[in-house]
Amino acid sequence: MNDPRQAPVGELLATIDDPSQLRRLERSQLQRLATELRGFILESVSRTGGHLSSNLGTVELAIALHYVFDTPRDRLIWDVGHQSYPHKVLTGRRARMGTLRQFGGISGFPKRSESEYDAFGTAHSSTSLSAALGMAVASRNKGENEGPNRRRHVAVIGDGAITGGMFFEAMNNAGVTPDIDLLVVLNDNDMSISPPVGALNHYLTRLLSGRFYAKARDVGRAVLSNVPPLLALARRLEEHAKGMVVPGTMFEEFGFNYFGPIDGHDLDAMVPTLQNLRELRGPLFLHVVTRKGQGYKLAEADPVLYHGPGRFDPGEGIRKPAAPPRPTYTQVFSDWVCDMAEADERLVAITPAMREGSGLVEFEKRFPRRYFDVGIAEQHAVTFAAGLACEGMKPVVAIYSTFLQRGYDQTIHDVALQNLPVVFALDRAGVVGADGATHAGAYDFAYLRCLPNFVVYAPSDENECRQMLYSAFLQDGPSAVRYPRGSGPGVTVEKAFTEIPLGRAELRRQGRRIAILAFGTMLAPALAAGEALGATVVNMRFVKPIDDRMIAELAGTHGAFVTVEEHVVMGGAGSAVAESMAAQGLVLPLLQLGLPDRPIDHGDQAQLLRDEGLDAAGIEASIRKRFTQLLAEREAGFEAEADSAHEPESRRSSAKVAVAAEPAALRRTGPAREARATRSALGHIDS
Ligand SMILES: Cc1ncc(C[n+]2csc(CCOP(=O)(O)OP(=O)(O)O)c2C)c(N)n1
Repeated sequence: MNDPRQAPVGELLATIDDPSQLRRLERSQLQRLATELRGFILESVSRTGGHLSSNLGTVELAIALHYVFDTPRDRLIWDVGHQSYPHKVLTGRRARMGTLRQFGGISGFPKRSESEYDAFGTAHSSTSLSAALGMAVASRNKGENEGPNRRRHVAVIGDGAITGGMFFEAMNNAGVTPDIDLLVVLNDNDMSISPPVGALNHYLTRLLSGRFYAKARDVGRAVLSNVPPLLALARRLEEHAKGMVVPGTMFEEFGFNYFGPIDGHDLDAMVPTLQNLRELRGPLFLHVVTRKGQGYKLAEADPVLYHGPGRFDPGEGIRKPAAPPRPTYTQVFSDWVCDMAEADERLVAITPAMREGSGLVEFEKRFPRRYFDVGIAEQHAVTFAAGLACEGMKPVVAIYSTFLQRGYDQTIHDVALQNLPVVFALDRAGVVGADGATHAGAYDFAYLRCLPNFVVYAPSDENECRQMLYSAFLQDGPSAVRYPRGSGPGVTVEKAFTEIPLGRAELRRQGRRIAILAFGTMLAPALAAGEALGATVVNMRFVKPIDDRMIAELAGTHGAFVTVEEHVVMGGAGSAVAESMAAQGLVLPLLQLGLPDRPIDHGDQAQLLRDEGLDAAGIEASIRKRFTQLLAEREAGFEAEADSAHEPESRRSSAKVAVAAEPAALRRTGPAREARATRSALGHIDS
């Protein structure tokens, strides 16, 4: 059987189903293995989509680490984990690489439940050292750090990921923790997703600069590859290695023994170096220099474009996609933030290392002095915004819903409690597709709506997104606009700004008996379900403040409520409706539809939503199941009544409402879903 997703495998690579087989190879065979593995990764990722540049850069590193360390007994942790494909291939998952990031297939990140070689699940940046330190201390306390079989712990972290505060917190702790076996491998490719930022990056560049690095590499070879008796070596190695670089590197000040920099694509330097380091104790730091995209000219030349491509032909390279049929929500944000900045010079935009993904490329070009990429530092991004707001600026924090989780205390303590006007543009809200559970924006309604002073907007289409961003910007306190990955239903985006009245929902379809209260992306499928059921459908627009008045009015004219959201049910928008009902003494059956209380794994966005019953058919089925009786009464007796009879006069208004309930408007649901599905299957990834 010829599976087109299965890439051809080289002869030597075909013999490696387990690192123990790798460890039986001669050192001289490793270079050939690296060539085959690199070719396989390129072919395989070009068929599935996935992170490419970073993985081409870690081929030799993965081989050397598994060759030298006794994995899985020795613990190996890949920070972020987007660069762990070579590790996956070498640890028994070669045959499953054709299923990468697809429903039911293997994850794009290390996952404990997937393999015993994935010592720690990663995906959010900068966690590796904390986890490795925890493991090292556990090994020490269990007495596993003595004797020839002592357990080693290795964290591999990129020069982008070390800008995250957690890494420094862990260094600070590890440097003074006695009797641990801990090796940090800094994989320095002088790139984050986009070019790296910050003083730390300048520091690393200085460490590597010019002649010095070339010389260090030669010295490193001489010192590190001839292996004299170990004890003597340990001392010499330390002295020489320290002498190789500017004395007293920052990492040494933290209590680590710093070695390097060495060429991370040179197995003849890497293997003996790691073998020597394996015999040393204490917190060790090895600085390895790699190139993002190594071995594939196109990716070397443009590592940003090849960071996370969709499927492509490796012979041709990535073709510029034809203009997408509809703008993505990210594009809507991108246009808005430029237009708004044009109109109000107080606007400043902040991204924690996600310039491309968050749609700030154009903004940086046009407003360089008002653009801030702060590195992978979400906590700092939020408090930095708070500081700017204190002095009269209007900060917009462009951040993925999942990454704001990292800045939660800052969102409460620095922004919400001080009632500062910071706009959070929350991208990738809801189910995100191939990146899976770690990247799902499934919790933001819950974690934001409980905060004082916050306004939380949930746009249901592109135009509403733009107008909500504008309305949020007008607020004199904190606000968040949360929008999904991919494109919307294809509504025309009006250039003119229109303020959306605070806390006012919008009746979109007048029906009877059952009122479906839809939040954000769920409006389109809710309208289709409402059409099939003859139900009322409301675009709630706000999760906070929730429209109590609308809820009370509908409760007076309907027999049951259904809430629908692309968010976990627990604590989400439906809970806000339940609280409003309780506060107003309204007693009505309430069905809350949304994401379940378990992680949603990777897969196609539309399919995942379908599986959770969050497409039109699923919503309709859930309502039929729960309110069988109510619907039967309707069908038995009230068929002839005009649906609009119960429409409250105060809410029956604009042509927009009438138009939105038209079948033509409903038909937009189909293509919109398809667009998101297609993007998820074929498009670039963005984490
Ligand atoms: C907390 C957090 N913020 C943002 C991201 C998105 N992200 C994924 S990879 C990456 C860049 C990592 O750079 P680096 O560690 O240098 O690895 P490289 O891609 O260069 O190999 C970013 C910002 C993330 N995974 N986690």
